[in-house]
Amino acid sequence: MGVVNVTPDSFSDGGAFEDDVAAVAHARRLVSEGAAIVDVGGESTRPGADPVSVQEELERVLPVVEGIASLNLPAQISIDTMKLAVAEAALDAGASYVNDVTAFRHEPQLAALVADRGVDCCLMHMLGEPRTMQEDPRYVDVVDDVKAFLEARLAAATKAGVAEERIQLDPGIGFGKTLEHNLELLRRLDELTVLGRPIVVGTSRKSFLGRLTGRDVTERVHATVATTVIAFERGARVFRVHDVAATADALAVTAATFARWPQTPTRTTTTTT
Ligand code: HH2
Repeated sequence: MGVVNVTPDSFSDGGAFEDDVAAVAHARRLVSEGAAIVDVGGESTRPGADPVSVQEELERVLPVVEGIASLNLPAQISIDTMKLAVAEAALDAGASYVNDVTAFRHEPQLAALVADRGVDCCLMHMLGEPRTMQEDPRYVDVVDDVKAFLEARLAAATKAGVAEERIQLDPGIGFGKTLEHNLELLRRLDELTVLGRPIVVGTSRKSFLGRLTGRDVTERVHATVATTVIAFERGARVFRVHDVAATADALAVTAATFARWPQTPTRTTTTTT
């Protein structure tokens, strides 16, 4: 999943693709580098970010979703939003995946929209809300707590009519988590796979990688790649990243080593006894 941020203030690429044409070209490039999904977002969720109005968010993302859709790229378009009106307009314009960092808690009617349209969605864990989430986050056991939350949100989404096979789950790296919480989640990611849904991880360029490496935000590609390799080995299958080319190469090697991915058809053998 390649990130296309159409925001002035995203933590790592704010302002880089504010212009529609540049954002659409960026999406095309990410797909050519191996992204199977492009995730278009018009509101930063970085700690301390200011909320954006529906109108402003629509003006940012809609021309980009329309522009990407018109290219007929071999990739799904995801809309990264917590707002019903934005998701609805993006689905009308060609998106087929809703990435909601609030897991349908901000606007619960988003679940019904996803159900009605029969599209895919990602439900993410976040402790608190973006403005304050990094102020002393605490858990009894971060993995158990995140797992219980994702299980409850999965149940709520299916109760609202979303088909289970349309749902992916994300532990929300960096969303109300300390450095230690993030590392613990990565180390024990396999405990989330028992929920039976594909696990999405978004570690890309995040500040915990800066703390570990001392690198500035645009220089965290190697650190990001390390986390995606670990996450793949622990069972994650969708990787939300800014640097698709490097990640795709690393995952191709990791997948060839550890697993058959993409899944190859089961070989039928005839045995005679
Ligand atoms: N992280 C960000 C935004 N959306 N969605 C999912 N499912 N998982 C994530 O980890 C995730 C996400 C934050 O990254 P970015 O979009 O680069 O920054 P910003 O929120 O500042 O735009």
